[in-house]
Amino acid sequence: MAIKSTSIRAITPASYPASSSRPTADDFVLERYLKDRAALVERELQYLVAAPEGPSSRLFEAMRYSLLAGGKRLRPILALAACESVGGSLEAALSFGCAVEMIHTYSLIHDDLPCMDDDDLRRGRLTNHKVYGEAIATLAGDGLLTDAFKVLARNSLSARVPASALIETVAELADAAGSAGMVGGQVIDLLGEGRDLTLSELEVLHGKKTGALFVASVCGGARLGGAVQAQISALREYAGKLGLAFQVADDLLDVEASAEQIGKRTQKDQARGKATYPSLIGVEGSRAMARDLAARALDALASFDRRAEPLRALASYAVERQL
Ligand code: GRG
Repeated sequence: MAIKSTSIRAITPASYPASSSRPTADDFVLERYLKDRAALVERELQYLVAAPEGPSSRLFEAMRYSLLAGGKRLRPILALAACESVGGSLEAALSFGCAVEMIHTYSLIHDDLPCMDDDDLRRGRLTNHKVYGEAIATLAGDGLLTDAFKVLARNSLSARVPASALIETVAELADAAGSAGMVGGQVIDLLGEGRDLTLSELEVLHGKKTGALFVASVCGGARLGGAVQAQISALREYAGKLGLAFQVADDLLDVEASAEQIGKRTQKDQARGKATYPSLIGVEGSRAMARDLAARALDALASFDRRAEPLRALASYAVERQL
């Protein structure tokens, strides 16, 4: 059994590097924060999805190949930042953040398969099926998706998160990843290839395909950190705007960045006849839209104190990023 399912190791604030202490508006440096939090997530993922052994070793090797390939870890970082923004401990949201990253990685593996986008480069390395073949890659995605819920359920309870908050978070995450969310968005995307989509159709597509997991990450992290309903509602608004801004920025990178820079093939969308923000409203229009969405995400945080500083900085990062 390679998925650790008992309890998360005791994570106390003292076990974090000094730079991981709670940020204040005065001393907050996003770059350092992203590095610290990504390292925390990385360590936990290494532990949760352990090194391969036994008859399923090839499967675990394939799962770890994509999971530990150095993504930005943005969704778990958002979950941790949302948890902190309402005064929760990092421990409360860490397993949840890792579960979201496992689901995100599954979606990337499946999205790259020949029956979907048929890509050969992801996170700067060959795609999963190019290394392990289509059957194992499909199963690696299935394994990550299913095991994510075990990680979330078992390990969050050992972090002494209230069961009611955990159950709501499990349901919300399943909804965001499933037919009403990411999977549904992927279907709209596939069926829309070669068709002219309107701006509002594109927004629905990305709200499901990208935005739903952003919203679940932020709301789940906050809920597990003890947020009250009004805080969750404001964070839902924040994450919805942020998710769309992130996607518009992704469309811009597809047009403007190189494969070396972002670790995946670029210029793909146009070649596949996919509607994108730059194709609908131009590069400058897309940049303006992304910045406007980031500003509206910030507005949603108006009632939060300086503990929401990472969330505020992440809004700008989502649209100005080069990766
Ligand atoms: C196959 C069920 C299924 C869903 C696929 C999420 C998705 C739906 C496909 C991935 C391809 C894609 C371009 C999705 C849009 C969201 C997006 C920009 C994903 C990449 O996320 P990053 O930039 O990647 O956070 P890293 O590698 O940094 O984690």
